[in-house]
Amino acid sequence: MALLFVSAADDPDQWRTELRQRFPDLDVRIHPELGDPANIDVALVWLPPPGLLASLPNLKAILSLGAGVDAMLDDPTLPADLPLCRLVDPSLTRTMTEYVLLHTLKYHRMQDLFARDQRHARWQLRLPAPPRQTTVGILGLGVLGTDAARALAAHGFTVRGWSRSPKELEGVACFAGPDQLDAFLSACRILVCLLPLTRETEGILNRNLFRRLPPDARLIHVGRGAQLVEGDLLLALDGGELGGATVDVFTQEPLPADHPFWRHPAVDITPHAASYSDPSVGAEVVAENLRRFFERRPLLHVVDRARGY
Ligand code: NDP
Ligand code: OXD
Repeated sequence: MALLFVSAADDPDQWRTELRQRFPDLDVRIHPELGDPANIDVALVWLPPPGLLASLPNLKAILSLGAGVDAMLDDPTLPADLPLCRLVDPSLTRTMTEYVLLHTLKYHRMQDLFARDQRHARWQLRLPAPPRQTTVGILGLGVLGTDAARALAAHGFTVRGWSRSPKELEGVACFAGPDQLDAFLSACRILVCLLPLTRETEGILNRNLFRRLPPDARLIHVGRGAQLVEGDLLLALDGGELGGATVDVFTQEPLPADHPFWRHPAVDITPHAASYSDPSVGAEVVAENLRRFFERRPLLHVVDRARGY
């Protein structure tokens, strides 16, 4: 029984230690050291090179080290008959909620405007209204969106969320489907994108959508780069439809040095760092799926490939 670990973004030794503590006999191989590919049963991966998983002749399950699996689904060689499980990890959720709260508070407390004032040595008192007067809207009410929505509501913000299927969430006004998108957007002074990348959500953050927000709204984009039409964001910021944007994910990562986002005064950038897994927590989640795999029980968080997430 061998597990292949593939990720340039995670510490392989830490993961191997965590996995071995739970499964002392597990043969954990770190890409690119495959050994004999024929005895690899499970792959634990983040952004595996296209074609790699298809080259493992006896692979039986794919466990993602990320919540979003769009890049893997984009690989036409991805074996169609294998279960693909995404990561649902409390440490990933906690860090994403921290990020959303951090940047929502930045906008609510007008820290973005103070930063601009400072650049011009401008002393200007700005006092925020109570948080209940700020409506924060979350696109995507899944594992991450729901946790962020609850934390924002607990902080006193007025919170709404939008999902594909209807939801009920205490303290959160829920909207669903394309028919309710306009109504959802109409009050969102701060819009957070926590959608998975699918055919339906590609390019969803475009100028037409920005125009349906209240004037001078702020965007916090943490879903996937291809959901944002980057040129439209610049037009919306320069045209005054949006007052600022915090962007963590991009169509091209790393973001090229000459990209206009780097130097735009109303854009704050983080390098796809909004949330991250603590291996001691993530390994427990992975271990539960490995136990299920060994015992031939149904795996958790299997991606619905037709739906795309
Ligand atoms: P989930 O699958 O739990 O939730 C996805 C949510 O999006 C669901 O509420 C779903 O609706 C909704 N949704 C999907 N498609 C549509 C649509 N067409 N219209 C309306 N709503 C839609 O995912 P997670 O919350 O775990 O993760 C969300 C995404 O966050 C990931 O896919 C990834 O891209 C991104 N991410 C980014 C990270 C970063 O560091 N920047 C880290 C981790 C994740 P329904 O509930 O009805 O199915
Ligand atoms: C994820 C990510 O999808 O880190 O987990 O982007």
